[in-house]
Parts: sequence; structure tokens; C-alpha cells
Amino acid sequence: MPSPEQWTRPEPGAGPAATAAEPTPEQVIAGLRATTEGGAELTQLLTPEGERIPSAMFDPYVTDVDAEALRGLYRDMVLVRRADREANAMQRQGQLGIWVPLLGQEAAQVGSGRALQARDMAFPSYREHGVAYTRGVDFRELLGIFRCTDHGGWDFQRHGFHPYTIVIGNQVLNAAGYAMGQKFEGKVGDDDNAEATICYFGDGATSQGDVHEGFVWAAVYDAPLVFFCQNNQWAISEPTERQSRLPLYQRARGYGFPGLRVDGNDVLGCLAVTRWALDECRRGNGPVLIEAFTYRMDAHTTTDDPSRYRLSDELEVWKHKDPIERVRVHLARSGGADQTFFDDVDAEADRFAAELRDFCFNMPDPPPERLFENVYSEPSPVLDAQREEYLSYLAGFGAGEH
Ligand SMILES: Cc1ncc(C[n+]2csc(CCOP(=O)(O)OP(=O)(O)O)c2C)c(N)n1
Ligand SMILES: [Mg+2]
Repeated sequence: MPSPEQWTRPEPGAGPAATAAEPTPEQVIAGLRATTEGGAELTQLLTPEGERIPSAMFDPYVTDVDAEALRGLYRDMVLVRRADREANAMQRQGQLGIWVPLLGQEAAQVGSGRALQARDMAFPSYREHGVAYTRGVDFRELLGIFRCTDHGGWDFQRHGFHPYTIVIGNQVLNAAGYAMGQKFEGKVGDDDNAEATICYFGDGATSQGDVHEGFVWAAVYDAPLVFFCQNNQWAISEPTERQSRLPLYQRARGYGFPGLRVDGNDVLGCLAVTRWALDECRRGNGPVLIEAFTYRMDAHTTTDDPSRYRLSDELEVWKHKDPIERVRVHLARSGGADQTFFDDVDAEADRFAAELRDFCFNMPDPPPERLFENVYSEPSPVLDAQREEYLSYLAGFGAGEH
């Protein structure tokens, strides 16, 4: 059976390369399979059964992850999941305009987020609540965005975490420019202060021109940029296999930088692979593409109904690969945590959710003029005029009627 590897990279002497215009039916099928299954080249340090798999290449990047550190990663994922579920419920109760669930992607986000250092910069799309958490962004700030009372006003430089981007793929260009700046300013090299950038986007975004352009710019400038693609198998209702004939990580080769696929439900694997990739970038060997192979276990957003386009047995299969459960099993079996620890984390998650709930229900509506704040750094007469016009329009309704 020809593999997609043969399809794109024929062995010397193996005859003419099959081109995209003339693959055999077997090659097309092999290519499609490779986009939907993990594939042989999946890096995995912790199996769904909680078994630790040694890796000569990536173990050196997680030597510090002892039982205590693993308990920390477990706690991160439980808190993030609990907050996500609470926000989802609050949308259903009319407290949020919309919510974008991350259920199932906790390991990809916590593992990669915890790999970053304070001076690194992250560019998210709109689902990266777990990364936001690892960067110290208060979850309450995220709720403001989805309640439509806030534009996402955290100090992105202090947190090393840019504002959310809804326009698919656009943040890849921003990240490429930022990473080129790091390169131009001499922040890449062997010294301990070297920096890198990480950019998050989905499988669907890889079909977007901005992502292609970002790949090209980062490659030709050797920018210290980790492209972190969370392949959650779906772009709303469009499955990955309808968007690519190749596993996504293999696209990196066409741009001239390394690409690899990690089990996105394996927090240890995501941590190790992202640390490795950031290290490569800091030393001037960037960019790198990481495809985190995961699954969106909930709807695209609270406005979406996935039962319209996918079979529920798919979800059942992925439930067995749950990112949190495998760490729990590993900790329990290896003696790294006892029941008291798990109970304590659950209780902490409940308290965290209750706080979020309390905050959200009591969140004051911002004054209407808030809309005009933080648009430009300098005063703008045009904006001032718009503000005056809008406020006098509202005043025309009389007190309490708007
Ligand atoms: C430029 C652009 N086109 C279309 C959309 C509508 N849209 C919102 S999310 C989405 C799918 C994105 O899928 P993916 O990149 O896989 O990310 P995921 O939502 O799965 O995390 C689309 C097409 C958009 N926001 N921006
Ligand atoms: Mg997707």
C-alpha cells in the first residue's frame, strides 16, 4: 500500500513521483487515511491508557517533569475544563452571547502553553482559553469578551499573550511579523535571553491564504516562530480530510522547515515537543510546524449543532483518548497521586467555577462610551465626534429607555 510519504517524497530510483494531478486511487486513499488517523509518525509520551512511552528525542525536554509537575499539569487541565464547562452552561442561561468550547483540547493548550517562557509571545485564535490560563490571563477577562462587554483588554505585553483573533488565520501573519521583529532585534541566538513566538490556529485555518503567507515569510527570514496547529478534525462542519490530501504537518516540508505531529491529547508530549520547537527557534533554527492531533469534543461554538454533520460514534472513540483521564490513570498507577489529591483538585475546580459564575452574573454593563475607548493611542477628533453623536442619540430616548 503506497503511503503518503511515497506520494510526496519518492525514494530515489522508485520511478516518477506521483503528482497531485495524477495520484493513483490507492494513493489518494492512503493520503486521506493519514489525515484522519494519528499515523505512524505520531509523537506520544503518554498513551490513552496512561502508559509512559520513552522517546530518545523528546525525553530530554521533560526531565524536570516529576510526579509533582505532572500533578500540576493535571490540575491545570481540570481547572481549565471546569471553567470551560461553566462558561458553556452560562451561555445556555443567557449570561454570555456565545461560547467557544475547548473540550478535548486541554492537553494541547496546557502542554504547549506551559512550554513557553515569560518573554515569549503567543498569538491565539479564539479557542485558546487554556493557553490564556497558562499565560496568567484571568479567566474572567475571557468571559467579558463572550458577554460582549469587553474587547479583550488584557495587557498583552505583560502576559505575552495577544488578543483573540476571530478572522481565521489572520494572527499567523501578525505572529510572523512579530517573530521577524525578534530576529531583527537580535533576540535569537544561544544566550539565555533568546525569545520565540508561538502561533495557534486550527486545521481549517491551514486552507486560508494568510497561513500560507505566514509560512513563507517566517521561512525566508528564519523567524523564531512555532506554528502550533490544533488539528481538532473539524472546521465547523468541514472535516480535515476534505481540506488536505496530506497530513498537515507534512506541509512544512514544502516551505522548508520541520513539521511534526504530536498526540494533542497527551499533555506531556505537547509540552516536550513544544519545548523542543521553541528551543530550535530560539537558537535560530526556526520556524517549526507542530500539528497537535486532537479532537473537538463539543460543538464548534454554542451556535453550532454538530449532530447535523458528524456521527456520535466518532465522539465515543475520542472519549477513550481523553487528555485528562490518561494523566489521572498514570498518576494513580505510578503512585504519583492519591485519591485525596484528585478530590482536592475537584473541589478547587468547583470553587473556581463558582467564582466565575458569581462574577459573570454580577458583571456590570459598561457605559456606552466605553466602545470608543482604547481605539487609538492618541486622541482623535473624528472619534470624539462619533462619541458625541452616539451619546446624544442615546440621550434622545430619555432616561432608562435605551
Ligand atoms: C476569514 C474567515 N473566514 C471564515 C470565518 C468563519 N469561520 C469561523 S470559525 C471557522 C472554522 C475554523 O476552523 P479551524 O481553523 O479548524 O479552527 P477550530 O474552530 O476548529 O478551532 C470559520 C470558517 C472566519 N471567522 N474568518
Ligand atoms: Mg478545527
